[in-house]
Amino acid sequence: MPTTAPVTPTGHELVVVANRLPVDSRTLPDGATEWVTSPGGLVTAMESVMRTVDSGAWVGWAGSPGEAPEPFEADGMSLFPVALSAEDVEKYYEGFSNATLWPLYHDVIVDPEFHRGWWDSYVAANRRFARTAAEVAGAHGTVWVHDYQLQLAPRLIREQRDDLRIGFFNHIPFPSVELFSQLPKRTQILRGLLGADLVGFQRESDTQNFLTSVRKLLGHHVDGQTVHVPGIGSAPGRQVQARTFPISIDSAAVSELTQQEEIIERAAQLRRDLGEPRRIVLGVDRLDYTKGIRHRLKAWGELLDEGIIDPQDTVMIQVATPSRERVDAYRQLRDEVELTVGRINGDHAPIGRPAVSYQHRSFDRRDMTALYMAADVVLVTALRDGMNLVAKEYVASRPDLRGVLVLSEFAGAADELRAAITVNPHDIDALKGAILRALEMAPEDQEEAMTSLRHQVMEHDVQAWAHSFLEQLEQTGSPETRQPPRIRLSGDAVSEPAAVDAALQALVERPRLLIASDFDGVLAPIVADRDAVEPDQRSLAVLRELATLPGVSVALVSGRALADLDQHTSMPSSVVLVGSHGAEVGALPAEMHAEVLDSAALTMTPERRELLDSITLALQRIALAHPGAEVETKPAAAVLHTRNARGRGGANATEEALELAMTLPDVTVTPGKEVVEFSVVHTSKGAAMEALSRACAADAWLYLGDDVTDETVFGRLGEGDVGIKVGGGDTAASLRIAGTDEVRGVLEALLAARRDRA
Ligand code: ADQ
Repeated sequence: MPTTAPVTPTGHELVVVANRLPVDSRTLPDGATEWVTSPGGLVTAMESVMRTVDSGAWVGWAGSPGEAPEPFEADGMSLFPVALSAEDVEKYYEGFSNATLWPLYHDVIVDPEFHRGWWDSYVAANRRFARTAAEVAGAHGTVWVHDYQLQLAPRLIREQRDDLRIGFFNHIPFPSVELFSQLPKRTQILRGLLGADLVGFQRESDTQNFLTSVRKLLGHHVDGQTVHVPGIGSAPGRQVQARTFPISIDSAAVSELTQQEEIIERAAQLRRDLGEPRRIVLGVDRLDYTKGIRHRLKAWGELLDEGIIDPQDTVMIQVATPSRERVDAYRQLRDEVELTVGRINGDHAPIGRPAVSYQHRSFDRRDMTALYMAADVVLVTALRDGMNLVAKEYVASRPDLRGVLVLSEFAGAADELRAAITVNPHDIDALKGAILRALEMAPEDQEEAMTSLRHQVMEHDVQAWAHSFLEQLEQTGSPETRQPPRIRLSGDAVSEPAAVDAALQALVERPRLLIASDFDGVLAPIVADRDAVEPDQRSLAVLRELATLPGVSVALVSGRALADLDQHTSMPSSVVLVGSHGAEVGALPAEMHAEVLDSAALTMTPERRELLDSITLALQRIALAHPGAEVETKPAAAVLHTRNARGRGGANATEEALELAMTLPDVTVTPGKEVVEFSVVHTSKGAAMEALSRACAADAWLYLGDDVTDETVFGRLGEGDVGIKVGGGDTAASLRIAGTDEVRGVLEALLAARRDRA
């Protein structure tokens, strides 16, 4: 893809793209704006990696609707604000991101809402972030996109800047394919993500869910953690890695805060303020329905109702940070939580002291640490959570090895924090049991569990997380190697016969050989009426003969539909027929291993069928407008033939078809000689040859082809393979012969030489 964005020599080596910039604006008394760094984990992680590069940038929204402020510098980083209008905030952010994706990705704890207008805004906003990223990244730089609000950005960035290494990290869970399938625009989202070279997730189950969705909904071949994304048109195919990188916190910084006298004093003061209760139980969450706050309060309320917990000696603090207050489900949640807290306090609080101390506001890092230090038990009861940093912060805040963590098995942190008391928060009885066990845990047991938890959290901090993601990304995308196919021969001049002979002689010495050829233009002269094609009978006979020799496999690889190819060549079952540019593969002879052919990539799903029908209709409309142009339908493709179109009609029809192709991102478009093919399964003659060569364990192969579509084969020539271009034009083949008569000569020479060897 072309590099359209200007690449300035001062472009940035590492660009982070996230919905929010790592700063908040503050209005000073004189009306001026000041920017204050917001102390999130991501910011800390990025600070550490930004130090390792010459120039780092962050692209994101500054937090207020309307015009974006001018780019500015903060903490050694260049910040590039992206504008979001009030309507974008409503539709892209609160709508599609937080009322569609967020609930869907968190196992539909509340019903996701779908609105088409929200999607349009999501696309437009993603474009804006992508454009800015593409503008500010330096040549061959690295772009790291964060989170569910920007899932289209990787692809949109790649469309503008194919030289970049692009990574994506999803901070929230990735749902099972059954749930993900509910999402209108699901394939667009997957294709957006696959614009990255590396897609990272919190838990291994998220990674697996993503890979399953890619396989089932896009039909791409998935090999372990590698997705093979087929090329579109002349663009080469790509490989995308999906990996697990559990995020963490700046563990040392948190732990260090606990040593400060002032914070130790704050923790002690907190206890005094609560009336010196024997035990403090703490919950810290954004006020979000995924966090299981209602379940926690229900369990707590029942323990008080049943008299199992005495509010005189045990207090609960619930910190509930205001969040997304304009989204309906969040307003409702706030009402419910506050009603429940009010009831519990009304029923149980001693005069002058709460049973549940409810804090609906933000605290600074130091207060937060004091809270963790004061808490005997922390309850993390998320119904679904990507990771949950509160769990890790609590552990980092307890170098005294005291305190107990109750942790939902549905939080990503449960995969690592094995020594916590794990719980299914939907099971209220189990939750009550877990809380009681935590409150009663003996100090030596607390110490043992906390030692193990700290080992995990202190070793695996957020800096290590960021570095390991970027290291993996470094190894994954390799923009330098993404060269267009090499042109070995130009013009019309044919190769010296001696050079052709020498290549054939070397080839026949190989024990296992694959001999394959295109059909039209190679084994049969091109004719105006495709049905009236007259293949060279001698060439076909020689191929049949070759297929009987030991160690030789023979294949015909054509753009024609399989049935059509079969009808015109009448080959025996020992010759493999591949039709529709690789999308249709005939029966394989016994010596070939059928399982190496990737059938998932070729399967027609209902979605693909629907897509094919709409493409066929669109092409038929184009053909109608240009007399002589025709549309052929194949099992997985529609083809526009313009050979018989009158005057400029052919060129115009082709142009219109290629314009149509631009609007169809999930289609392999193959322009050939006066023909454009739209395939809804992703393959090419080259991919088919590679699979055939593996299936027959060939030591080397020969391929004869005349068309641009044969270049996908020539582009894959390995050492010892021979590619022969029939006719003129630029080619990646290493030899050229004139036409079908010469093809007959080559095949005859090959047969004689291989027979001699036998
Ligand atoms: P969140 O859903 O925001 O993050 P979480 O991981 O718990 O959830 O992080 C919350 C952070 O906010 C913690 O650092 C916590 O200390 C802080 N915080 C909470 N209440 C606060 C308050 N009142 N005042 C100040 N700070 C407060 C998303 C995903 C998570 C994932 C993170 C990181 O939903 O699953 O762990 O991103 O990837």
